[in-house]
Amino acid sequence: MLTINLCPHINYQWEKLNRYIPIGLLSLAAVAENDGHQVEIKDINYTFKYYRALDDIAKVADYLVDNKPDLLGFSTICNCYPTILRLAGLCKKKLPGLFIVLGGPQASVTALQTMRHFDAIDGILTGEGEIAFPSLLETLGNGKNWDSVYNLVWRSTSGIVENKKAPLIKNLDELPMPAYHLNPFSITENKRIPIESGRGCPYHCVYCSTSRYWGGRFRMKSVKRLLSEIRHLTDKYKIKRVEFVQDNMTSSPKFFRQFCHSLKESGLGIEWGCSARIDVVNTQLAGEMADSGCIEIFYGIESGSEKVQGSIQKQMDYSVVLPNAESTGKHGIRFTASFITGFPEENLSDLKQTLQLIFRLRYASGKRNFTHLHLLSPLPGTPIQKRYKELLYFDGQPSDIALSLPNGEEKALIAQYPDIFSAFYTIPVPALSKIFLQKVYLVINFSSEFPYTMFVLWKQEKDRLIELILEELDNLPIADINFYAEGYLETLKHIYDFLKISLLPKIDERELLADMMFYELCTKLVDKEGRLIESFSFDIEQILADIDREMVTFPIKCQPHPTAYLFVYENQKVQTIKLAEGLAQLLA
Ligand code: B12
Ligand code: SF4
Repeated sequence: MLTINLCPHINYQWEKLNRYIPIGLLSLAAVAENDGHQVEIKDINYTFKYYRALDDIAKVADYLVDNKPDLLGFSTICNCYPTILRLAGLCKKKLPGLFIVLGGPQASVTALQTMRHFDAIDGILTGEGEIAFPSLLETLGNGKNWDSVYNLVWRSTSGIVENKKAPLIKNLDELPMPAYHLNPFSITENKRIPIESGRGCPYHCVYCSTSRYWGGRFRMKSVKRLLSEIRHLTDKYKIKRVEFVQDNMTSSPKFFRQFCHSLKESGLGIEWGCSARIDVVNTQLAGEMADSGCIEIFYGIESGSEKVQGSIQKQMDYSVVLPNAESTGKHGIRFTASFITGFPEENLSDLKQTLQLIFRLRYASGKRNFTHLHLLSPLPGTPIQKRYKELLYFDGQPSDIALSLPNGEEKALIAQYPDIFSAFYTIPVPALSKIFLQKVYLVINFSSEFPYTMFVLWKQEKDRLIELILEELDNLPIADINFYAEGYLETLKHIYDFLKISLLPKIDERELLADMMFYELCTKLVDKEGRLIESFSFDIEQILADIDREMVTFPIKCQPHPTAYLFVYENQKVQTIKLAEGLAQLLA
């Protein structure tokens, strides 16, 4: 019996580090447990947060090897790879006999280079793990004939060796139930409990690493198996909400319909979310999804320009994007529409089309939906990274894929090994400067923190809003934006100032909009400050309620009505209380 520690990747969320349920490692843990090994999942997110603040990640390494394991396995994705490699080096120093293995999307595609340059790593198990991992454990336990371990990239006396690959698992129903019981914190602490519904995506978008990782083959668990996994979670943990983990769950609409139908019939009564292609989710499918409990969908749309869509091989039917977004909303399903800017062939006109689509989707079906704009990150092994390899540059300002700035030592690693850490690099866009794209990124994403103000602006100004934002960008006074290091609230205040000072003066009814935006800012500021009292020239809450009830016309006109509000942050929620006039003055 081996003692095995498995470490999920680090999950950065601006200033926070959030724990998540690492479904891939739980699947490996189940396989290893069935073979009689002792497995512990060592979630470093909280430990790391604490010690990083003290600039002492050696303590995180202490935690990872405190039970003197035989094997330490790290799951890897691009953004935490420099940190994981540093940690692995520290663990090896503390416990020299320890076998350290990496797996997951990042180590798999950079296995040869990583093995060449990082001695602390004993091996990398590439790709799907459930067949390869037991073969590694068997060898480690019985006598070290490394040649026989599936998928292993390892260091022999004569150089780096890449072993034979195990076949992909044809029938995913053969996988054991993920070892949820080994998750290091209560499953119900997370709002979204992941269930892996299948693997692979049949498309080949040039910026995407995942479809190649899973062999470009779309595989689903059977309906029966999926229902039994849901039942397992509802029975054991009494959960009411699951998240189907798979890039593109609707790739086989016929199968998917059958699944929705059976889920509804099962009476399990859960709410669920998934990722899908928007061109597949027509009004009929959206209706069936909603009927079976779907409340949230993530749509990767990437660009509003058909030219760019063509060049990135997204193969999306454009004509149905807006109608399908409308019907998703009408069926009561929230959605997030995600976009990328910074494709090398993109020009200003393409970017404007993307921004127009973002605003249209943000307010589709009369709602305020989530939209994200990301900066392109050339993930290692993707066609786009390979094609522009020679042009990539690293300026210490990685795309938002990183969500956290690497420290000095990590920056040096990134600069030294572009092939391994390409996700932190930038592909030049001849028609658009990086600083311009970063500013667009900031204004578009942070403006969604002012949902009512932007809604009114969009209704009033339509495409002129985009022209105004782009025209005024020079006035965004953050030439050397260091947005991850600055922190969320500081960046939000920059964007607030920009919108107020540069944009609103060009708009009708700017006094009302300035008030509305300040109100929305207060609801964010109070998160940190606990309590705020502010005065407004208009009764903002009344106006927001009228907007919600669709009782306003645009341009919106209202009579001034001086009002003060108390904003309080309590039980992780912001409460607002309208104050009587005299009391407001007294408290202020
Ligand atoms: C779900 C998911 C998330 C969730 C995770 C929540 C959760 N509860 O799981 C969330 C939303 C947090 C997330 C965030 C991000 N994600 Co993500 N995510 C995924 C997704 C869709 C599924 C991951 C998964 O569970 N797969 C299923 C399991 C079974 O597979 P697995 O974890 O890879 O594990 C298997 C093998 O890889 C292997 N294995 C894995 N680890 C190890 C370790 C060892 C030791 C061994 C031997 C084997 C092994 O064995 C497992 C079983 O076969 C993948 C795409 C995909 N389909 O894989 C992207 C993916 C992993 N994400 C990706 C990225 C880039 C991100 C973000 C950086 C995006 C961003 N900018 O926000 C963030 C990073 C997190 C952060 N904020 O810091 C990329 C990584 C690319 C790369 N080359 O590194 C992927 C591949 C998608 C893509 N765009 O190509 N993600
Ligand atoms: S459709 Fe999504 S998951 Fe599939 S290749 Fe394209 S980006 Fe990747």
